Amino acid sequence: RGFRWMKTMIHTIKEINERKDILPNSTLGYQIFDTCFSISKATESALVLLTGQEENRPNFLNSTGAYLAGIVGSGGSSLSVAVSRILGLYYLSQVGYASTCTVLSDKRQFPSYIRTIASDKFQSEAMVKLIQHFGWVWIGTIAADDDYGKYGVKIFKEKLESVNLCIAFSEILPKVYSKEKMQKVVDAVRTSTAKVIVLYTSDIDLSPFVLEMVYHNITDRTWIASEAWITSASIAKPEYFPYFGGSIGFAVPRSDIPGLKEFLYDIHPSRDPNDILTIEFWQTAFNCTWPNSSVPFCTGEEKLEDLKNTYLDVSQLRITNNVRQAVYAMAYAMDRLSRLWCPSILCRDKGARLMFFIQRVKFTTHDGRKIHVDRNGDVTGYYDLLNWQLDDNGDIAFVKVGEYIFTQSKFEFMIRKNSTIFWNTESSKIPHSVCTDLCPPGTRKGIRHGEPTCCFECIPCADGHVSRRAGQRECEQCGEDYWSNAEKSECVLKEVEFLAYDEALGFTLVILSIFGALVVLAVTVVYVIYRHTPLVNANGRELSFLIQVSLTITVLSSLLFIGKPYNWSCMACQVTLALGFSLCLACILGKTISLFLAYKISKSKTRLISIRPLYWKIIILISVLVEVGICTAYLVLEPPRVYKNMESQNIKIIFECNEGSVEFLCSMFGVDVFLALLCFLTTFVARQLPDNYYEGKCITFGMLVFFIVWISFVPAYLSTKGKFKVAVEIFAILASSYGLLGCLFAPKCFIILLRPKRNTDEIVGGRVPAIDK
Ligand code: TCR
Repeated sequence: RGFRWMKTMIHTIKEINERKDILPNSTLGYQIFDTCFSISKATESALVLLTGQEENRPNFLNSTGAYLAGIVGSGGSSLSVAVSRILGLYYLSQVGYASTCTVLSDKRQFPSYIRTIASDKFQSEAMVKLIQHFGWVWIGTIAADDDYGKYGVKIFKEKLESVNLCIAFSEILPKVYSKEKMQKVVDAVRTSTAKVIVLYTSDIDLSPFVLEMVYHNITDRTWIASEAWITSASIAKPEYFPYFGGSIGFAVPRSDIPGLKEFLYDIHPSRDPNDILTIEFWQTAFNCTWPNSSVPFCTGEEKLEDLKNTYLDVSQLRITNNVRQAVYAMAYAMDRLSRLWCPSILCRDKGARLMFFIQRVKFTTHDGRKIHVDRNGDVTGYYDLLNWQLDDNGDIAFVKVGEYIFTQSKFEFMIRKNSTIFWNTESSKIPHSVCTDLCPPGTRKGIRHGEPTCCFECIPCADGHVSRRAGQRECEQCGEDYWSNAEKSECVLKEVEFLAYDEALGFTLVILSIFGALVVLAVTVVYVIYRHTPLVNANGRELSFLIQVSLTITVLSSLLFIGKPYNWSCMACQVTLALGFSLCLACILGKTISLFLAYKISKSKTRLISIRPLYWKIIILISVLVEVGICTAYLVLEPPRVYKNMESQNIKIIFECNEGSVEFLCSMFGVDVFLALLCFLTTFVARQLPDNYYEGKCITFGMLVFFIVWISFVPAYLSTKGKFKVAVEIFAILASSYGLLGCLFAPKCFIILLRPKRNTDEIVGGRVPAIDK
């Protein structure tokens, strides 16, 4: 394709030369080179075209006849890149002292370039270490629109992102002032939540931006300075301190150069009339004109000692020291060259040979530092960490607060122990630069799609999960016996639930059950006192007593349900209850059967008989024995046990009794129900039997109460949970026991105590069967 372009060019030139209407009297010519798409070839071709020489050889001999060995400089990276591309063509050695751009390390593009300042790779890395050290995660960057700024920020970004920190914004300062472009940068700084901003630029490009910050009154930002402006006198002015005070950044270590101060002072414009740079300096420094044009004149009497400017300040010799080393590097290389290869002046092609030595140069500086150029022409980076503070005179002082140095095998970032860093924040504390604050304990990070990883949402942990520390990615699940607290920051032991004696419900039930037992006792006492009265006798003393005993058992059995369940109490409560009821119902059955028989007999109109005590004793015995049998089997084969119920409620462990075998349980209570049904049926059939104490009716009614209580118990029991389940059961026990107690004994006690007249032989002796006799 390139060849076609070239041919087209030739074709067009030919065409134009043949035409008569343009350039009739001249002929266009051409000279064509292949650039190989490389900058160096293109530059070379341009030079050939410029110099007009077929084989373009530079003239290393200059006008004074001195031989050009190499070049020191230049300052900025972009300039060095431009110069080095040309010098590289001829392998003419170039030693840089301030150009730090990483591309200059590429020896294929810049074969003859070395430098005495470290590449920005080191500085960017140091900046990331600094940022990590202070825990900032959300960083803005502003770069100068040149190789220094752009490459510097590029490396910085790469290193920052490799440690999972984020760039909030990335802006470029215009080289040529443009209102819109500048406004864009200012807006980014103003609106961003990033309070820490890296400024990768030289001081010259930075100045307009500084004015802009002052103009917009943007304070409360912490600037991470790049080495090019951290010690710049044009930025470090006291009037900018409110905006740029507290800036922190790395600088080349300073050094003292012996004799330099005297040398700097030893200038005077009159010494060399051709030294225009000195004359210009003089005119600017003393604000006069040299030698004698218009007013005011420079007199030549001006005293440099009275001045206080950057030129004469030898306290911050940093790049200055690099300049010195650059010259030394060149000199040492030449020294080796002349000793080893070219003892005579006439060594041809000195330039290219010097490159060999300059790329391997190694020497120790006046202050003991070892300079060693590596294969890329770079030196290792050592930096001082400087912080802008205000000194006693109200000037800005660059206070060294730390270092970035190479120890043994790795770089180390250190903050000096006893140093205080000035932070230009409202609280004067370390600034806080985050996109989203750390998620507090109890929450976890949630990704926000399409946003940097430093911006996230805090999602509360689910129930039973916790995050103990701030900034967790995941919530942990609590262990089996644990549950999350309300804040989800801690796993806490699950609450243990059972119906305790000391809580209101438990206590009430205890009172009710003891009260029930006392009532039964009271009835017994009444029966014992009135044991000789017809009523007590007619109803069968022993039977009544047994019923009273069994009711006491059932009422008190509810106590076994209350309190923390144990295996023994789980077994005891069900069995006692079942046995208690079976005894009670069996006794009642004994009674009702006798009533039933009496009724049968009364129907057949024969005389009253009484059933023999033996019968009801047998009935009771059989029923109780059956029940005992079932209970024993139950306890032996599949007894109820304590069970820690964790499923039904997450936040609690419910201590409850597990029934063990439901079949056994059902048959156990089934016997009771069966007995109750029998009682009911027999009394129901015999309900018309006239009797003075309404014995039959009372029992019927008692049984009805019993059924209603237990039938309503089932749904209530099934629909409650935890300790209330137990409470429901106890209610049922108490209610049915009180029901039976009330129906069986209340009317009789009423007659015994309050209507003694009715408790006489003739009435009682009437037609009521006397069971006991
Ligand atoms: N590298 C910059 C230029 C530069 C500079 C400086 C200029 C550096 N340090 C100090 C003036 C003063 C670091 C570059 O362009 O590579």
